Amino acid sequence: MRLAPGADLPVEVLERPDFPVNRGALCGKGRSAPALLARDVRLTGPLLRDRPGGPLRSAGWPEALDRVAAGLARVRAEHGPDAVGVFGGGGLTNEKAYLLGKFARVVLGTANIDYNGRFCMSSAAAAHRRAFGLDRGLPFPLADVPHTGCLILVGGNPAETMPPAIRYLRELRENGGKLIVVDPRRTRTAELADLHLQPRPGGDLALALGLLHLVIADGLVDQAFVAERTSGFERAREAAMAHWPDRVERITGVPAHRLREAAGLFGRAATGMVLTARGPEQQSKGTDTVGAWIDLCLATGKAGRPYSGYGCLTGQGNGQGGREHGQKADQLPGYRSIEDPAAREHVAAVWGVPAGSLPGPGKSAYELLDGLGRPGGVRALLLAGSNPAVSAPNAGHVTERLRALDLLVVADLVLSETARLADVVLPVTQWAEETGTTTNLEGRVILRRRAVDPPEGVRSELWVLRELAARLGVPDGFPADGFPVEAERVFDELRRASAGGDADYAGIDYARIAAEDGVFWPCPAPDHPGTPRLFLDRFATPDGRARFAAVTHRPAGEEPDAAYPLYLTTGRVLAQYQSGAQTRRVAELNSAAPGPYVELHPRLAARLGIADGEPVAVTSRRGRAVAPARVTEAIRPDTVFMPFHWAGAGRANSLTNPALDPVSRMPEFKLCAVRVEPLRSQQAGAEPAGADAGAQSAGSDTVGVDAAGSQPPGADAAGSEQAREETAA
Ligand SMILES: Nc1nc2c(c(=O)[nH]1)N[C@H]1C(S)=C(S)[C@@H](COP(=O)(O)OP(=O)(O)OC[C@H]3O[C@@H](n4cnc5c(=O)[nH]c(N)nc54)[C@H](O)[C@@H]3O)O[C@H]1N2
Ligand SMILES: Nc1nc2c(c(=O)[nH]1)N[C@H]1C(S)=C(S)[C@@H](COP(=O)(O)OP(=O)(O)OC[C@H]3O[C@@H](n4cnc5c(=O)[nH]c(N)nc54)[C@H](O)[C@@H]3O)O[C@H]1N2
Ligand SMILES: [Mo]
Repeated sequence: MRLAPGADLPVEVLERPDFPVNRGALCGKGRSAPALLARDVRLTGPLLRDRPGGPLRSAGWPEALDRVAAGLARVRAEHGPDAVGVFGGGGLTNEKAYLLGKFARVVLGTANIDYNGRFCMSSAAAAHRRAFGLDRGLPFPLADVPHTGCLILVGGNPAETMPPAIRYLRELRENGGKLIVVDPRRTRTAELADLHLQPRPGGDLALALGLLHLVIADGLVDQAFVAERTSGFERAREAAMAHWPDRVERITGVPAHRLREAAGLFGRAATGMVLTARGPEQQSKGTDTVGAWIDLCLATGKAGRPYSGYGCLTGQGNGQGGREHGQKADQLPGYRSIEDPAAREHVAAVWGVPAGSLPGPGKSAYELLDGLGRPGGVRALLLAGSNPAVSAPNAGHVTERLRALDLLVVADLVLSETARLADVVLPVTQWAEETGTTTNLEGRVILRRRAVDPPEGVRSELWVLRELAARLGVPDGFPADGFPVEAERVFDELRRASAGGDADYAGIDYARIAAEDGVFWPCPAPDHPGTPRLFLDRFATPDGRARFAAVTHRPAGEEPDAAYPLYLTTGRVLAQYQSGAQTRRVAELNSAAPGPYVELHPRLAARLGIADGEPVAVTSRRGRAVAPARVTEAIRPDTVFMPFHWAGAGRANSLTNPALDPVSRMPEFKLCAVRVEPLRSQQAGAEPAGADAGAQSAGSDTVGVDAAGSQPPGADAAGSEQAREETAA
């Protein structure tokens, strides 16, 4: 038996050459994930803080759980149920996400639960539902991608963020299909393309409308499809008419002849797909932007047909399933609306509570974080599966809000920057140590079985929620069977709760998932085959027609001006994952991507007098970040780029703008206005960038050590707040 590096784990747990989605291929983060099972990088027992400002110390589970339950009960009694909040994550299994939602609604009775998926695919989800009546990342299996005639990939860099998918892009081109990539940076993905359009950040909405304008002008509209399968084309046509090529060139910086080339390639191809990722979605106009790209598909008949359609590349391990079963503020399991009376009746019956006892919709992720500790806001927060002290927009402010809580409880595998701020830290199991399902971007429900035992002192979240529920007076409804049956019990209840909803899992069970290499929802009955391809006969709207969005261009929440003359955009690098809480603890990944940096074009660097590698200060209206310059021709001269994987001085989210999309409540991670200066020309005071990369101590080392949460709240300047974090870390 071959063992995976870093843990006693059979390599087959990681690699399955016959698995239909990745055919055994893993990225470096997947290959090195076993390192996170090792005991020296992770939490191995609960931690408690005895007084505000005091150190974290180790504690037993009974004491930690009693403390959490008493704290939640006190805040609820003094300030009402909505003063207790829950924040989840798209990396949680379906079972954990479902139970977290049930815990919030049934045990805490709070409306205020949301999760980091709000920062991820919420704009695509909202646009999906608006256009098609249903939100599933892809309406077709990934393996269909190589067979389409023309693929437009908007603001996604799968060469770094989803390496196993790159083979499909290569195969597409081998088959003669065309690939168009839209990205302000010439990424490794853009280098694979036939055509790279390089707009300004935020230009995507105008760009899509410009392409729609051109396909209409060139007579490439599929009139029969539009007439039979869509509604609202006339308004979309009018909106597109106002976006003629020269105007779009002025807005986006993409030359009109390139627009024509793209419109011709897509419009004339027999089949076509548009895939979006975070580039166009993480904008304050993300929902409308995705809507405009869907309009392009609809006008050209490239939806609801084999090898054609719109899709969203989902993010986290359970980016799809995590958004279906009730961790979202406005949602009940099965992708039901919490405001729909029939949905409330159905789910309440499964939960054995009166429908009237279920709360209504709560605050979206950023609004929830922004209100922490304020009058009318959440005062006690239970957080599982996210590290917002690094990953939330305007993170300096969010960190202050986290510090202002009466009670912060963080369940995690490692002592993340957010866990460091907590009053109680609960160590929980991770992937190979637990059984559970996830749902991938294709809507394929996948089963992962426990392969190794967790360390002593670590518990499953399902167990933690049950123990807390019992202490809060709800002894039933949280399966008490223990491993290995508890996850399957939760899944069986999830199936019933989802029955009849959009994301209908009623016909899916563990045995079937294992036998069939995953089952595609909707799957309403055990004898239903599942649904790999959606919308072939009708869309999921009441009249079966897809709806045009008919939107127009608008500026971003913040555009460059004299004081902040450049665009900042943010994103990812291959070797780090998200807030870095996990990957910054893996030596192999840290040596590949050791710290933050600021990408800028040689012309801009020359104008600002910045040399490659030199530390630069990036300042926005919200804060400041310092990191070395990386001078590259791959970026537009009016834009700088920072990856967001690091805490401390190089934290990109000290700068980002929490302007929210009006529909999805997605923050504008992908653009804000900044000023860039060489650090040497500034007053001294900033820490060198990347000082904290990989330097966090493991959970076991921190007992008795002061944590960053002990700092008094108050200072608003992100710089000083970061300096304190640096010292503490
Ligand atoms: N290595 C690695 N892989 C990951 C992750 C990770 O952290 N690290 N995270 C996972 C998760 S949760 C997610 S959501 C996915 C995200 O996957 P992607 O969406 O592929 O990742 P990003 O780097 O955030 O953004 C993609 C591209 O958008 C571009 N972009 C920036 N601004 C704009 C704009 O205004 N318009 C357009 N069109 N493009 C723009 C950026 O230059 C970047 O190349 O990756 C997943 N995979
Ligand atoms: N500037 C900028 N900021 C961004 C983005 C961007 O593109 N630019 N992208 C946004 C996006 S798309 C996302 S998805 C977010 C992600 O950012 P976060 O929500 O911070 O996600 P992670 O860093 O993955 O944090 C997950 C935490 O949960 C822990 N964890 C892992 N598995 C489990 C589990 O099963 N249970 C529990 N309790 N804990 C677990 C991990 O150890 C880690 O500490 O960042 C957003 N922030
Ligand atoms: Mo994400």
